[in-house]
Amino acid sequence: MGRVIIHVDMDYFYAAIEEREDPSLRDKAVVVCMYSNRGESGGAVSTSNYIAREAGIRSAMPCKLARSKKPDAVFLPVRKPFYEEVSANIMEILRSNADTEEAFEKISIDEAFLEITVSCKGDYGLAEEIGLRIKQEVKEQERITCSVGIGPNKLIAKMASSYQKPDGITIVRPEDVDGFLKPMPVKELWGIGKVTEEKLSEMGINKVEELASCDVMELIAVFGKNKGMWLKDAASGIDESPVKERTATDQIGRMASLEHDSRNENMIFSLLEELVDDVMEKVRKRKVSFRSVTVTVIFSNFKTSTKSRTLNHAVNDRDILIQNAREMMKQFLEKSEINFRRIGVRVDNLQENTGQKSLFDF
Ligand code: YYY
Ligand code: CA
Ligand code: CA
Repeated sequence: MGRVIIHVDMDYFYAAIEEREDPSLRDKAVVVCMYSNRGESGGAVSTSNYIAREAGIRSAMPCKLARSKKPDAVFLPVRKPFYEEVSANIMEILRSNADTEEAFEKISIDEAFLEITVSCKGDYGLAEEIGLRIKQEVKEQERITCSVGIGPNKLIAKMASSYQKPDGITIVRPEDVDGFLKPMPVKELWGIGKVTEEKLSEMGINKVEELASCDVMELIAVFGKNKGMWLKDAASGIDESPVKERTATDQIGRMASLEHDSRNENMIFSLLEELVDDVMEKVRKRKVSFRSVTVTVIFSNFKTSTKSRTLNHAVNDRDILIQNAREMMKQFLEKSEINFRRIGVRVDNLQENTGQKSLFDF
């Protein structure tokens, strides 16, 4: 059975989060800027919403230029730590839709691959249902839209997700790969940058179709063995690279909805225990210890809050996890009057168990 891979890409991510937090921004052009140490005049655009894009505003453009293109746009400074929190919540949703905890690969703050070969039994109809379900879960829980691409490998899934944006879903079945790739300009191939595009253009190669039919020896002569072979494969829609967590030292987390929105301590703490058990099972399976504990609450108004604690040293102890998670959850209960909708617990700063126990055990 061939693999089935999903790539998920949040739409205009930073600006979408800002719109979510302040609905009055929805019908305005929103530009999120990374200001340099020279202040407002020196910054560059991180991203912008689609209204701003219609005015010609693009990522990496000087904010000053963006302002001249759309003087009535709302300019906001990047809030990276906050976006990271939203990202962590979204990544939990995505990971929970992958075949296994390990069949998941976050590639940037707002993009990830998941393998779903087993869950969809290799069937692209079922794969589409999973893709639509992911979009719905992200929208319901985080009120953000995303674009989804589904294909037989990472390369095709990644290119499929950018095919229809925003809020799109594109399925490329194995038999459709050739037709999908061939008419594209080579620069659309994921992994081809400006320099490669120019070199190929000098060789008279502009379309993926031309690259696919090019003699691999000719490509190797210009680009070297690895890159030459990669170019030939990519243009032919071949990509064997596995979906794999990049760092073993990432994070392990679980999130779930309460039976109904509530502030009932028993209900919340008993779900928390279940989540902690799941997390601990994965911690043991991966043979890691953790140095920080994070608890997340999504309130009934969809607002999300996170609390984290860093421990003195790395542990893999259930009691320490549950104790810290409960204390932080208690603080949430004391601080707010809104019902809880979903809760999550996560361990970070993972370290591989070296066989030797922590210093404290000696
Ligand atoms: O997916 P798409 O709508 O085309 O782009 P984004 O989701 O806005 O890009 C992801 C995320 O990356 C963006 O919200 C800011 C960040 N980013 C950046 O900081 N600087 C860039 N030059 C490009 C993107
Ligand atoms: Ca994106
Ligand atoms: Ca991105």
